[in-house]
Amino acid sequence: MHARFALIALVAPLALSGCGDPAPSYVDQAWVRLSPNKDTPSAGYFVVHGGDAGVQLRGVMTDYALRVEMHESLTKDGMTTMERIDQVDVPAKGEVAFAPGGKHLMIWGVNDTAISRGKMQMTFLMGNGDRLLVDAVIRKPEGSAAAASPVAGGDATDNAAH
Ligand SMILES: [Cu+2]
Repeated sequence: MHARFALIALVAPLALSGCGDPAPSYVDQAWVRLSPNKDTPSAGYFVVHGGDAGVQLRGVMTDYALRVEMHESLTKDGMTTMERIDQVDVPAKGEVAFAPGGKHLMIWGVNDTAISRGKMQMTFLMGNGDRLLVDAVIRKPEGSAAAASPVAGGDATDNAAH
């Protein structure tokens, strides 16, 4: 009996130490705003979490589109422009949101199969060598009826808002 108690006493500290493993970085809330027009890129958004150590996001790939780039929208003197970014620092225990009006993915040529499935898998390349596979929900342009709406130049406005 004493031996059994001793065993438990030895095991418990090991189990507790498991809680001290560094929390990994991860990505969630991934979604794609599908462009209403096949000739213009769609936009992708997500939140990347740094985990205990912090990490760099170095790029995003997918088999379900022709090309993906990371961009950042900047407003200067009332003009909104965007530029490509190669990497993003994600602080330890922090997060970086790719969201409308700021950082975003531009996605060219979203695959029809992915569109009909309503989601596409993306691979996030991290600076520590991790590759995070995440399913992004594909949202079609607000109501197909929007196509018939009288808002001329809606597409251009949409793109600027990326
Ligand atoms: Cu862009």
